[in-house]
Amino acid sequence: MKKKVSAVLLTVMILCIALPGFASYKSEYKMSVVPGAVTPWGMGAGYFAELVNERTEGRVNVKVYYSGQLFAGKQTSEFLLLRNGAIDFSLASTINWSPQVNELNLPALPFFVASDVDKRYAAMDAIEEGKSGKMMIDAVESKGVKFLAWGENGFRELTNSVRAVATVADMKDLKLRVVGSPIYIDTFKALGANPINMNWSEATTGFQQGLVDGQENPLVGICIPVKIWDYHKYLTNWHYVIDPLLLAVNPKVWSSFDEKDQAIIAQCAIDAMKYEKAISRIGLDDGSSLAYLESIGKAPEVKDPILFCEENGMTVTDLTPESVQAFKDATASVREEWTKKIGPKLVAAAEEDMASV
Ligand code: X2X
Repeated sequence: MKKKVSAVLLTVMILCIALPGFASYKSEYKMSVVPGAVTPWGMGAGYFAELVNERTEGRVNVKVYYSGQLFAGKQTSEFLLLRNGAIDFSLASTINWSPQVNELNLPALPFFVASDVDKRYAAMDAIEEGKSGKMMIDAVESKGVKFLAWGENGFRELTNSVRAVATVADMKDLKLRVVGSPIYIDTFKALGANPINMNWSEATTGFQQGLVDGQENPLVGICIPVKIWDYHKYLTNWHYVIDPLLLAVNPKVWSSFDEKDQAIIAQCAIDAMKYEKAISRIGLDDGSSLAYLESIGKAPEVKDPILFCEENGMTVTDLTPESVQAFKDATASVREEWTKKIGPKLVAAAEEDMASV
């Protein structure tokens, strides 16, 4: 009997040595996302989990917790929970992490990334692939979180129930729900509106109850999935900021994976985020996202998001170049003040990256 027990023990010990990571892998890795499963953001996280589970043959089992479940809806605590290991993986917005990582306010500088409207997606890609993207990644990693890949929630557009917004004057006194990130308060105050902090987990109820007149979120990323036309009739396509997503992992969790699994997971992150970005951009870019999704047989039903919003009764307003200029002028002080906080070197690097497109 004793002999049998020692034989079993020996086999287990040999297995632990022979299969790297075997002993230290958890049975489940928790992944957080702020919105629900049917948003491109949620779908991107779901696809990442599916790829990891499949390609590691079940060694790494990622489970996605949607709708902010892992942080009880308090989206600006996500970074801290990922850093201290209460969350293992996250597909997160730069906005929600910006209170802890100042550099992540860069894409939220008003009328900055889309300063050339036609090149706005290329400008974002150039930032992510360029020096400024690397500086943001370094900032995240120096604060204790391992970066894997960029995803995208999208350019944030304005919706409201009061009036069509075509000029800065139309913003006056509009009560708008924003995320609890100070740059948003500053931007909307500079435009004469009345910004109200609210977690996304409470926002839909806030819209239903008319606690606010409007909000700002990406069209494909959030507005269409939540059927924003049920609350707001007016949509303004102003592309005033963009919301990139970071796919990231707790560094201790990362180093517990063996090299082979790290390589597999890193590739899953890239593949899943390519898909996620394409669904977020469908019908809004130069057509390459739709072409890519068709090529992999994953094109969604709604291919023209703006038309879809119109069909659902929304009045869509595009800004004239003069009006864009007036919005830029009205928010110049916000860009100036926040450039100091974000770091003038990072902002200059982003300008340089964008100039290359
Ligand atoms: O809260 C929002 O507006 C959302 C869902 O876009 C983010 O998490 C940044």
